[in-house]
Amino acid sequence: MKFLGAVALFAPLVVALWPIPSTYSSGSTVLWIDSNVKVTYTGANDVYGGNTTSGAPLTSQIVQFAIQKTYSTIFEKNFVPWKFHPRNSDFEPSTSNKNFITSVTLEQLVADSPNVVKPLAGEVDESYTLSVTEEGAATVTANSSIGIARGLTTFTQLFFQHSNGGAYTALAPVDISDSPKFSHRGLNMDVARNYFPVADIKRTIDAAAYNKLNRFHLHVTDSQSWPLEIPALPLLASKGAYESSLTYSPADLKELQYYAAIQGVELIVEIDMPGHTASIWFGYPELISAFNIQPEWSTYAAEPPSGTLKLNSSKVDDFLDTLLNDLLPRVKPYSAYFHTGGDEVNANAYLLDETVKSDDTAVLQPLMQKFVDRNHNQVRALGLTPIVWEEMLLDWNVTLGDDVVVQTWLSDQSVANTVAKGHKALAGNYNYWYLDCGKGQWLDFTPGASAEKYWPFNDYCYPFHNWRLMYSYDPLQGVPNNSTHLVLGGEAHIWAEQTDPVNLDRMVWPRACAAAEVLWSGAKDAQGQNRSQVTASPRLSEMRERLVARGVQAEPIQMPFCLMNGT
Ligand code: CP6
Repeated sequence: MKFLGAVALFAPLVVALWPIPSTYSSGSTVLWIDSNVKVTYTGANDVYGGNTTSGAPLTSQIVQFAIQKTYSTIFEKNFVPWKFHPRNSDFEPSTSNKNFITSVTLEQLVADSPNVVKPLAGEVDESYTLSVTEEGAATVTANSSIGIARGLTTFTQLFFQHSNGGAYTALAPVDISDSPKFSHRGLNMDVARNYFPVADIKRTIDAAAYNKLNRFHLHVTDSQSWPLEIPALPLLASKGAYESSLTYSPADLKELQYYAAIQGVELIVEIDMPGHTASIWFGYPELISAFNIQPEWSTYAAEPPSGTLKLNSSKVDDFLDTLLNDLLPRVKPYSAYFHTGGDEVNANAYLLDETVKSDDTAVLQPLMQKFVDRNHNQVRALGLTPIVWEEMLLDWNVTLGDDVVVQTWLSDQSVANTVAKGHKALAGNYNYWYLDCGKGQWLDFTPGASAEKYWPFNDYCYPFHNWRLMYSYDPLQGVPNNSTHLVLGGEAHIWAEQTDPVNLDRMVWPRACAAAEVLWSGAKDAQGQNRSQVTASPRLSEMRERLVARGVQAEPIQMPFCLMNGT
């Protein structure tokens, strides 16, 4: 039974944009859209000029892909964002006398730089404007193909599915002008603790791009398994993967790189070293010191099995030359960066390393300096910029090149301490932005049991940080105004000790959306206050519905009841 007066209830209850644009205004005019809409793109320029050898996408392909995604999102995905409306209300617009959006004009004002798919931080202008007139003309302007893609992503979030079929917006006229706060907005995914099929990683990249994240950090090797095939060193994956079928071939890697690049996401590969390398032992035992499964592993490493690359070994040098000469030319068409790891190195492991035989910092520090220098020079020689975990700079006092980006995670002071040394920093404090971490504790009632020495080992993290805690994190916290330019952005992290394809989506989404909004929109609102969780939560609920519609099994953050006006 519909009531006449109920029409008055029809108004958008929730603006569903996520991340929230810099400036935004909207009205309440209803416009429908169907696949007859005329989409035109001006400013096409193929910066690779037919260079097919790199395999990287062309500018026009980025825009083409964005248009296809827009179509599939609005016309094919069965999204139901009007879940949140007053109970029993006639909240949907009338389906008679439909006015349509007739044109979507995409104006790329500036030609893409050649590095558009493999930028250093700040190299691509991702800003855009989006307008939708009440007469049904939509326009996106941007200074790059990726800016056009970002604008189209926002465009899709203006629409809702009508229960009688068809898609409409109730927000015209719309005027948006938007640009990111940070240029490095990442998600780090560990695919070494558990194996994830390529399709799962692609779905995660797709959801990241939908949140306007622009970096996908692939933590592709660790102590427990080495799934990445390196043709020049075949034993790495054939012996080091969990099973011979649980690997990523060069073709798999390229598929992921391309899938990311075409959506304006740079896939950054990390090979973590010298620690976190026990999986090398399975194929090349002579390169690894202090390999130990149990119970002594905890003397030598953060997780079982312990094992670290020897620190003063010409065999290790040769191995790394072979590894990087194989891998980096395949990284380069898609990324400006290569992450060389450097986290959680335990000095005790070098007591057992016959090329070192010491745990004395005075002995180890110069060797670590040499190791990192050699490594980074190799990365530079192959045309890439190194990224390292903060321990190399802040714990090991390694002197790094000015080009090196330092990824922090350990403390509230890490970002400030890194920029104080003049280095570019990535934020991502584990107390906020580790999706797999929480405030859990080990409860072991076995008399005399020592938690660290026994497996299962990592399952005390639960319950995990909630989205609100993640949303409250400011990458610029403690950073003086004159150094904020050194904070390139940050990453949310999904370490995979307790994550596999079964729970991947709900471990990451929608909580990573909170980090994505902080990185795109900034942690503070226009008044300089921390962003309101009260206004964010219904928007995030809508975003979650959109993710589910895309095939991402994102968790609910609240029940529909909470979003219903007047219940
Ligand atoms: N693996 C690697 C990990 C972690 C890190 N590096 C990690 C450390 C502490 C916590 C969660 C994850 N599992 N390679 C730290 C960068 Cl609480």
